[in-house]
Amino acid sequence: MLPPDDPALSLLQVLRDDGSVDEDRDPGLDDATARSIYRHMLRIRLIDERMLMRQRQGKVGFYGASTGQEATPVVTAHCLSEADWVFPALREASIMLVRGFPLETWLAQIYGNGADVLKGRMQPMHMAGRSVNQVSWSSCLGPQLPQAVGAAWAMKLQGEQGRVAVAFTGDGATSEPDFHTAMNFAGVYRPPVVLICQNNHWAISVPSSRQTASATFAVKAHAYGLPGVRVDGNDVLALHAAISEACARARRGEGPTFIEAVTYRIGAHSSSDDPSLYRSEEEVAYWRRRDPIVRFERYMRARGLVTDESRTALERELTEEILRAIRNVETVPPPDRETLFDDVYAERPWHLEEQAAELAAHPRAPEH
Ligand SMILES: Cc1ncc(C[n+]2csc(CCOP(=O)(O)OP(=O)(O)O)c2C)c(N)n1
Ligand SMILES: [Mg+2]
Repeated sequence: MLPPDDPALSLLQVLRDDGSVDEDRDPGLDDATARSIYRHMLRIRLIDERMLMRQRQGKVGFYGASTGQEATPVVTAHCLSEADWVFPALREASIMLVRGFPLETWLAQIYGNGADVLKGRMQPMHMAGRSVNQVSWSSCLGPQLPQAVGAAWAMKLQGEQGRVAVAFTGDGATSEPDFHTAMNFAGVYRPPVVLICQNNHWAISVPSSRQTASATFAVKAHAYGLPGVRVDGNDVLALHAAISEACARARRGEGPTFIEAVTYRIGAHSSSDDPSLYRSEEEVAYWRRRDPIVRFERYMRARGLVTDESRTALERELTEEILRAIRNVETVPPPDRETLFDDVYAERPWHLEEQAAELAAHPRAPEH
């Protein structure tokens, strides 16, 4: 039996399976916020469906869906203000969209074409956007955590008040040295950072039981001297309560929080994975019944904020938006080859000037 009064060992839940709410813990979302969270969760789910199809059709090389895990990133985005910084892992790219990054530009990163602000240099699903203060995931597991702690520490040293850096990790990446470095620095220097672990039970084919012998991931925070909170990661209301409180603490100068969001990856790890090789259909079915969108929709219907008609209309509107954006983005040509030399040095040195001139003198390869 886990001690129920330790938030790192128990599980914060607000939304019951039938859509009713634990009144004592209800964060009291206003109608506009509730609608926006619902809309953005549905939007990223539909984007994921379409882009996985595009990957299968050979239009893009790689895709990593967040199906089943939409609640944590979307709710986090709703707890942030414009000046905050986000250091994601693979399944939090949707935060950029919630914070106003244009869908076509976001999609362009997956195609690596001329509309991609990263100029086609990163693997698909490694978006970044200066306009929304979101840093690219580096793909090797873990470095985003000390990067976020460092950014938050810089904010503190510069005397900035009220800004937060948020970073994400999977359960698997907690076994990386960078996780422990970040947690230790966060505990010692107490910068305004929120570290969120999406425990989706798997690190590709390795179950979370192989990552740790601790009772929970959240309890690890105790060892580093910061608060740990374990929350139902498929429960929008519980997530909002936990993440907004962690951000508020950081903004008040009360230091970092580590949050474990307990969730499940419904789909494959990525377009390069076949999960039927390592997990059972029963397990997936169990988590499908706890789908965060279905649970929140039940609550929204009980509040009168979603009806059959509004749901159908929203899905149609989002699908049209997504299909239009995909169509447009697929007409964009690759990045100019001259961009190869950009962003390497503040001032381009002579040898790169020479190479750029040599490239310019060469005829372009014919289009295929
Ligand atoms: C340092 C490092 N080791 C291994 C990998 C290969 N790899 C990519 S994703 C992944 C699993 C990550 O699992 P988790 O942290 O639980 O995140 P999830 O994908 O489940 O969201 C692995 C092992 C990597 N990218 N970097
Ligand atoms: Mg995982």
